[in-house]
Amino acid sequence: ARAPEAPVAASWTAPVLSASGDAVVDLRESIRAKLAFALGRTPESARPRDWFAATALALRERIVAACMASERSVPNKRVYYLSLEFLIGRLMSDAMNNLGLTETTRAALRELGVDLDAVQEAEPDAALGNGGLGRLAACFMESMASIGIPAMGYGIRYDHGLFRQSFEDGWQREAPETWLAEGNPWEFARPEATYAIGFGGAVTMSSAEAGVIRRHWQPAETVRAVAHDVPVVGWRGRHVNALRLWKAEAGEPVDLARFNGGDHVGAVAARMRAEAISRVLYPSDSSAEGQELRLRQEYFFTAASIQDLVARHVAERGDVRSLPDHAAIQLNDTHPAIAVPELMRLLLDVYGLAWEDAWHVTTHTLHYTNHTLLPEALETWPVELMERLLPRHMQIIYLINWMHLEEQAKHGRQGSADAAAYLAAISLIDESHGRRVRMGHLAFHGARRVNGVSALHTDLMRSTVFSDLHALDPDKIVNKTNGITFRRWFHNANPGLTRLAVETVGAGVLDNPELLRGLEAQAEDPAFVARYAAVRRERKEALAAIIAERTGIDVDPAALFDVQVKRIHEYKRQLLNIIETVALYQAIKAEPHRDWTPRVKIFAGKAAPSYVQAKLIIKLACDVARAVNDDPEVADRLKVVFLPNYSVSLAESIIPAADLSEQISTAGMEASGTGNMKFALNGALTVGTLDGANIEIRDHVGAENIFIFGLEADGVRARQAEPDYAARAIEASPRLAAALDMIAAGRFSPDEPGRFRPLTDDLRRRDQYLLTADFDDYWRVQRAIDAAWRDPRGWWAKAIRNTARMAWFSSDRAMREYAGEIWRVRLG
Ligand code: GLG
Repeated sequence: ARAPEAPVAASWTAPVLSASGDAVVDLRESIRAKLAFALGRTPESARPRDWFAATALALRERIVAACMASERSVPNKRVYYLSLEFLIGRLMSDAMNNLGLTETTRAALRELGVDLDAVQEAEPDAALGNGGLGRLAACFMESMASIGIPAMGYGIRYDHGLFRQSFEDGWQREAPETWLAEGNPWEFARPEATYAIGFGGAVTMSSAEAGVIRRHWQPAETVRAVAHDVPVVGWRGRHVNALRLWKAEAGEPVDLARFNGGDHVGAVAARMRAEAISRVLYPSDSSAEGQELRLRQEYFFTAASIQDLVARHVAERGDVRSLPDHAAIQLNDTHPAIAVPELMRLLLDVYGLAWEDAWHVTTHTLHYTNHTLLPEALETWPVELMERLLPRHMQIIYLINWMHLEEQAKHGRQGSADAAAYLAAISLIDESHGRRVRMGHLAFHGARRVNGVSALHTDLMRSTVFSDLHALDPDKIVNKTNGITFRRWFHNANPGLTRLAVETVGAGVLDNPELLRGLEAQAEDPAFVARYAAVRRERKEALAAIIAERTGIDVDPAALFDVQVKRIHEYKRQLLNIIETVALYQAIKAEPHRDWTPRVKIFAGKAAPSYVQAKLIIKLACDVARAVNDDPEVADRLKVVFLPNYSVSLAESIIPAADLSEQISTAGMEASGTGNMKFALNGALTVGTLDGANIEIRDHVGAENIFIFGLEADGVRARQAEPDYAARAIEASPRLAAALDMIAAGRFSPDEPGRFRPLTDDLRRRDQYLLTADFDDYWRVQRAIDAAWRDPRGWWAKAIRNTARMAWFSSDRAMREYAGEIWRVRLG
């Protein structure tokens, strides 16, 4: 079961650039000058981190030139992308490759006696996001710059991004992440773009002009939002957009009177409270966060962004009423949904528009993307908290709701008990358990278009969570299937494969991924297959080295690399994968001399710190790993690895090295997934359920090139309605029962035999995510995968067809669709 071998591919050199002598000298001198004059370092004393900063500053200078060209002309319409998360990762390879300067930089650094790879390793990840939602925002920013959509991203400049994960005896430990500890060479502080953001206080009625009463909000507290811009350079440097991140600062840095009175700590208490807003990213993924600080973060960045973009519009066009013609605002999930009452407040209270006009402007400018239908992730805020923190916004929400409900009542839906239930369902206020504002309903109602992120997810939006609102306005919900930027996830992450593609179908593939189709003709050509396999082998060897270094486990690069990397969540079903691993372990032990397909199971991902069950799943994976890896009878047939501290840059190392991509969520629960696209593009075969974008991936790569198993979304719902479905499924599957018994009996946790009972008991009693229902089919498909791997020609043909057919999943395609059908904006 060995992959065919061929010479290892050297790394890909971007053909757009020839490192011309002059350019190398220019850049070399520019890096040298930055090191001396911006950092105050000599080449002898410089650490890799200093070389990184000097190189980034030199590259930034070259971005700024392009940036100023983009800024000179006022575009007819701009897109504003509001997101509480931007999971950017490192920026250096993006910047170098998009400017066509990778080889120039490499040569310039070489002349200074420095290795580019070491410099790149010194860049910290900007981890301002949790997972797919935040990474999508980063891909969209890159694609908008690449295809020339005039856009600005708005978010928070967190001092500490997503926590650093380590393992202590298999238990997850969290430590603060410190990406800004030595500054951020990519950003420009823009203190001139500072806004006062209010909280609390009261609403007064000011003078009635021409019979119209103007409301005035007098906040009790204000925090300053200070802009920091990170330039986002597009492919071939043609266009540069900005990502504007807000930092929270206090109005007064210190209370001098208190300080002089001896209270040195109390004197900065107000400052600490203000700055807390941009201190840390909430590590919550797919769960609503109920902290007051979280609501403060949401309002802080939304209000600063709305004020900023309205001010820009008025400066350019003079009249706030034409905002919808020149601005399209996209709300990334409900986190910025407070934009609806905030824009209304500005238009009513500051610009003096009449309600109808303000509502027209608002509902023709805002658009909302939904990313999940999981009930625990749908944001709601207690009315009491909103009234205290944002009293004027709460008034406006009440008014919007009143008009919305009146409108429906007018349409004859009054009187009956049915009608009351209907109004309760469409109301912006949920009264079922305390009074809470439904942020999804608010965003839906205030938006011109609402989109889901895969075909299935959009259908489910229409038929479940938003069904009543959808019936009122059937054109409002549209589908925009997610995408990924090929620059990062193909060109930069997999230079060997990109070079092979360029050599096979031409350099045009770098601009037009549809040309990847041309690889199909080579899917069974032995010479091409050998080169494709060699690229994979090189990436697997590199990953094996990372695994050895970080976990001490030796894995054989010839084995099938079976990968599940993503946030740890019950609906994503890492536990299904681990139980299958236990069952495989038992099978190998029972028949050690059979011809097993050697596998390495690779896991990585973080659990939300308060998510007890998810952390226990990590511990189980680690405990199973230890037992399996230490068992001499198993040897190289099965290895299990949990890589700590999953991140964007680690993903860039893992994905090109994967043979198999695990996308095994319970059908109907993963809105789209985007990791699934990255793996398939790089030629890993998917084992997956018919969930999210897996369905569309199957449609593109062909059903014979993907391994599908398990219940479909309607089957899931039907099964959940059956009594005792889990107990009956376990009874019907001796293999599943044996694996569960082994875990429950403490075989993997001899020091604490009952440790995993919470997991096994939950499966037996409830099994909300239908692991028991899908287990046997999952086992079956995994054995089919074993057999497929033993036929290398067949395997590589499938892999190559995956790469060849994934072009549609480019985020450039997604951004063109948004531009045409949602934003109605012209490409620059
Ligand atoms: C979500 C979903 C993913 C989706 C991503 C981007 O869970 O399925 O791919 O957003 O739309 N909360 C998320 O990460």
